[in-house]
Amino acid sequence: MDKRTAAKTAAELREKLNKWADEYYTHDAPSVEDSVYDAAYRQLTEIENEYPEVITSDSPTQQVGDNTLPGFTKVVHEIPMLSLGDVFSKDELSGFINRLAETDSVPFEYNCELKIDGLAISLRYENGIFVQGSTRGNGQIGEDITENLKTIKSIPQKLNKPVTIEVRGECYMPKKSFVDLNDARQRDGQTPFANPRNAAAGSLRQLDPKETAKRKLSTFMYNVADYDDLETNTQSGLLEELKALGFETNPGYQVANNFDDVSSYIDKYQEKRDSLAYGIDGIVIKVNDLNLHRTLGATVKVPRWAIAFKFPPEEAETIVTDIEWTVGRTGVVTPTAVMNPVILAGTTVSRASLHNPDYLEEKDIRIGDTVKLHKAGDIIPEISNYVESKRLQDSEKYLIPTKCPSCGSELVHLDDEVALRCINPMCPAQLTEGLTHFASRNAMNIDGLGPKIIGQLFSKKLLTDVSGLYELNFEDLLTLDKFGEKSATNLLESINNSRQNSLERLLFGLGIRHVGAKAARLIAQKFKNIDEIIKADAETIAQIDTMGMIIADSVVTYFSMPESISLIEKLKSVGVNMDYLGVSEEELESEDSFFSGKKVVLTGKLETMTRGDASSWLTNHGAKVTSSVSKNTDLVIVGTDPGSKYDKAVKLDIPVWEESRFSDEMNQES
Ligand code: 1X8
Repeated sequence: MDKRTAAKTAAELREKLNKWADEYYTHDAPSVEDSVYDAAYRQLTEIENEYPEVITSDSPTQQVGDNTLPGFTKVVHEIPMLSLGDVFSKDELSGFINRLAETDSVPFEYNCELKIDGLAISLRYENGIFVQGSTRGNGQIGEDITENLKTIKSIPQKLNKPVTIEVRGECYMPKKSFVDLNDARQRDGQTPFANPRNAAAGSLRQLDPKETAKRKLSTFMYNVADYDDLETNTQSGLLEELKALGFETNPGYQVANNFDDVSSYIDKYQEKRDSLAYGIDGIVIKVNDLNLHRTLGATVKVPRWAIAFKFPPEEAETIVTDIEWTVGRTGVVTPTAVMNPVILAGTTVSRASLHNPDYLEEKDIRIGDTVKLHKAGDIIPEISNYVESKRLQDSEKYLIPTKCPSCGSELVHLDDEVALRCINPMCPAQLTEGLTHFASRNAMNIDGLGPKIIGQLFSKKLLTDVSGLYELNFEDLLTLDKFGEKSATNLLESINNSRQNSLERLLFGLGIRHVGAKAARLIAQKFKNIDEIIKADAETIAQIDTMGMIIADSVVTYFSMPESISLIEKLKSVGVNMDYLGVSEEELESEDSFFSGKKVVLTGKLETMTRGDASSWLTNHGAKVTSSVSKNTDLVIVGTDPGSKYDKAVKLDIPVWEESRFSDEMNQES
């Protein structure tokens, strides 16, 4: 490679890596596998080693990256939280071990530990009491997530000895909790997390600790940053001391005396990896003698006394036998590859999402192709690529369908989106999905009406649309599979009860694009009755705090369709309530706004809203808006030219949000 090509390639790699790092660290939503990131990082390092003159200060090799989020108080790590150097093969590992052995004539002992696929955290205890917990951030400055960490059971509030100590380790989400969480997110129409690590990161960065508490997180601690009273002088002894203090430590560690021991430890855990309850992405090998840690020290980024051996991603090969298309509630048609079953990372895999037509075209997957599969985050099966040498002679490019697999109507791309949609409102697949949503917990909450029953109701022609639900009778229900008198009575009762629901449940249940449960509630609260909503124009709807034009336009578009009006008329005629009944005591109690009960001060000039709007939005979300900053203030929101209230907030160490941060939170809660 000549220097010009090197500079150009390095620039491209830097841009890609920085984008991926931002997705990964700041947004908890990576678009590529870790192994793709690692490979690009190594390529960049190699180029920079050969042509040091192409190194720039924004190269990811030169920094740890700033990945703190606004909204959390910053914590300075007096002792930086380093990352680890990594190796990807046993050859490279033996290089590391040999170099270490050369630095000292005494044979080393190594402590081998599992590399947990989670998020690094630091915990400070004073006289045995947990006082502060933080994320790693960029290694120098992290985020104060004390309140969130207090909700995690494995983190002791009080140690078994009244010591002052700062301990480091990993916070992770067990595989099963991850699968359960993603199932629930999918049910509620939220985007699933890509992997357990991102799920853990997203959970720790909740602004509301009550949200974190709902996620099942756990920890393994493995290091001490600051502590004068260690009784041991080895890493393995340190793990035992941490355990004795009350921390959860990983029991899988092992002391090794040479490369061969380390190598068999790696093999053992590569084998056991799938059967562990949590994800590991490698092995950490540490010099066991803590005194040598001090002698060996660290480079700017990584310690010299430890290294991570990264596992290669597990792969399997199989054949694609079909590409199936399913129609969702909003008419989006999604392709899934159906494959000969194959075992991958401990489970049998026979299906993998191909996401959307563009993705499928880009990967050029065809029926009959042999494909390589991996698991994103060790859990979600994904096709890496097809195997060129095994492509069949007569293979033909897969043609994206033009007709809906359920109703046969023409598929379209709306507003240049990548998604392909069926826009027939009477499409049976959409109706089934739509009714499932209508009946769901946050919508009409009709107990006992799941997708299987709904599918039967449509296929037996007992229903043609949502309103038909309210005309079902006892005899109709008895014709369903495994339906006895008791289940029929119960279901009829749940359907009947749902007639009395307050308007916001109906509005959410209609499945209007962009209208989530919270937006539905705000609209219902403002207009009080469905007819008023139908009459409203987009500008009036958009005047509701936090409601953007996207939601407002979508509501107007929905009610401009004759099918929608006719559905509302039918629902009225079968006695479904169309009025806002106010928020019940019970719902008020469970109000989960981040701002609920918080004392908030607004100061400075806001750009995108008036102070009055911000103030009434906050009040509606349970906050108490006050005019002066005191030690009882929970949050100060600052616009431009904030003046003395801002200074006072900083002095009192009260969290300060800029307007953009506040708008983000408003959007999330709308
Ligand atoms: C990161 C991790 C370490 C360990 C386990 N899991 C990790 N993700 C360990 O030491 N057992 S050490 C580490 C780091 O230093 N960045």
